Amino acid sequence: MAYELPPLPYDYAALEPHIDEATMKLHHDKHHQAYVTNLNGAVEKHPELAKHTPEELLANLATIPEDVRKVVQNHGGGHVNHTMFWEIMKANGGGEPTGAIAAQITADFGSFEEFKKQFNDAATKQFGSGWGFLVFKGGKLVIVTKPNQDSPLSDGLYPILGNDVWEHAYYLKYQNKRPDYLAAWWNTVNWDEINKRFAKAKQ
Ligand code: MN3
Repeated sequence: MAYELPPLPYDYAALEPHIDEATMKLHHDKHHQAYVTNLNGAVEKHPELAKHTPEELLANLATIPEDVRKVVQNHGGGHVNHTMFWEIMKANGGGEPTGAIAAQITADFGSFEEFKKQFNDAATKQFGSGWGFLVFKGGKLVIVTKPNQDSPLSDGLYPILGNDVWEHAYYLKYQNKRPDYLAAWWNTVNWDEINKRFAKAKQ
């Protein structure tokens, strides 16, 4: 297989009580696995694609053969988005941002509180399934939302962080209360990993 499901970098229950064990099991083992399986199905039809990372495929969607382009966009996007998602969370995460990202958040949003408010507002308003992302554009942090599994990589932007607002990410525990999930999610974030991604976004 060209692409593989990365193991969850912590226990399924590690993000309790903010994200429950049952949601993590389904989300990682079933949903993320399905994106990987379907991406591999597309690559089987065009084996030359397998020499690229999934990030490269998303950054060059226009060059993907048309018969699998949508599959790569949706399932390659799902693979890359979820791989980021697991890595930017950790047990006993959250708290105030640290390092370079903390200074940039204060510079661009005034405060961490104001940034969270704007991010959660944008992600709440994303109609249907999708993601809220933070990217670095024109020397500034910018909040963007995307439908489905679309990736900012396809716009030439590197996602520094992102939160999944598909119902599968929160419905077991939070039901229809997406804003409650969004508020709780900040207690899981891994600022060390987000700082690494911010450094990459600035390159
Ligand atoms: Mn998901």
